[in-house]
Amino acid sequence: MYLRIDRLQISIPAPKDPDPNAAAALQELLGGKFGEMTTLMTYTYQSFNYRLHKNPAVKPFRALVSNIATEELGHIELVSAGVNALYVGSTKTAPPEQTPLKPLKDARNTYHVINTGLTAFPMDSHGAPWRGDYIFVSGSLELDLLFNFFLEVGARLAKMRVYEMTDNPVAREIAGYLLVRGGVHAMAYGKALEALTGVEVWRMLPIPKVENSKFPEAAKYEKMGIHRTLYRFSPADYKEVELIWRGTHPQDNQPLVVHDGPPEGGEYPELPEVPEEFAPGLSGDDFVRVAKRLGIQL
Ligand code: MN3
Repeated sequence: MYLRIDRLQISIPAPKDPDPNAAAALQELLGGKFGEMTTLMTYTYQSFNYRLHKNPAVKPFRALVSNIATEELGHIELVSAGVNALYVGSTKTAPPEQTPLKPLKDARNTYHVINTGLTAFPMDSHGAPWRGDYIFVSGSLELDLLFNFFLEVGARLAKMRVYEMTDNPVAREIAGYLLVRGGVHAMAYGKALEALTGVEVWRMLPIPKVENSKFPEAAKYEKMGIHRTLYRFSPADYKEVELIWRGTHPQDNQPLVVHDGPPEGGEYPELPEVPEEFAPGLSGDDFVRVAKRLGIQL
């Protein structure tokens, strides 16, 4: 089962310049083939389906996949917050006859405008819905871990390219952080494959041969040691991950660390109302009436 914490995994910059087309590009990191929905649901279903999961030799692999799966829940949350932030200020409030949504008529992704009220949705950068058959669950521990390694590398390429498409600080902060976390996950699956087979798959990294430190926002998180840290997203369970995430990081020879618990994270930003989208569809006296019904003193 899961617990939930009302914070994002990092603080994101306050939205300044609306950038609907950057929001569309960022959607690829959420609902594209190599997006966070795919890492989330792949690791989640692999973790649900372990055989012999109480076997001491199997437990560490399940602990690894389970911890990373839970982190990925926070990644879909983070990318969604980024998409939402990129729309803040993209329209001006006006009566319908003044066509207040006209500035978005030629935006790349009008699904956001017409269907979601300028918020994220599990779809890719062209608005195609995320597909359950992007995920991979084979029942073979070795093959699943190999797929996960490949998936993280594919996800990395998408993050690098989205980063290169936009200089919006919100999009770059998120892409930079996810590059670092994806780097941890690729390394972790590489080390898991080594534990399982003796083959040092992680020596192939980074793919492509560009260090994360070339991206300033990623370099910032590396200076904090986040590229060496695996979070244990559980009050008491999945500790066996320490048997895989140990040793030193090949990049700087500093120790790999299992952090007991989630990152400190940052505040979940509040989205403003967008009356021209009829969202959230309450205002003024409505809040007073609702608060009264709920017994809240204003
Ligand atoms: Mn991720």
